[in-house]
Amino acid sequence: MTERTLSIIKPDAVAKNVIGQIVARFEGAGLKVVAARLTQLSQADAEAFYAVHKARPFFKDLVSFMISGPVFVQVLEGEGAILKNRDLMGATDPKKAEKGTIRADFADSIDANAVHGSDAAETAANEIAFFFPGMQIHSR
Ligand code: IDP
Repeated sequence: MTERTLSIIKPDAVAKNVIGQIVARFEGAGLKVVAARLTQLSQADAEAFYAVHKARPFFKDLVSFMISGPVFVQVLEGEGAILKNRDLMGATDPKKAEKGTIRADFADSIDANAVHGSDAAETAANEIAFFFPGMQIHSR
């Protein structure tokens, strides 16, 4: 099934200048970038985006990290895009991420872990709507 998912290249990976290398992983796996922009999240944006984690001990650090520099937000489209992106990303903790995954290759720690990807169809729809109104998405 053709799906869409939200991907964020986080501030650590943007700072390392590896946006292109990460996007190449998506394209190499058959996913298409159908919307994208570099943006600076405000504290309110980051708190709203990660609201599901509000009660977690790492919430404050996560928000501070996500606003520490620009992020590259994208909508990826393709067959099984949600799971495909999660597989390409690797485990949340880069130390546990499989060799050859984005997090194994580009992330430094569980806090600064290079990428975000929607984890299910419902969250993908919500996260895409959070960043991109429909008219900014270009299926091709
Ligand atoms: P995911 O990004 O792999 O989907 P989630 O469990 O949804 O992982 O957590 C969201 C983000 O919160 C992670 O990507 C990571 O940056 C941060 N995070 C998750 N667990 C921890 C932790 O135990 N310590 C610090 N940061 C964490």
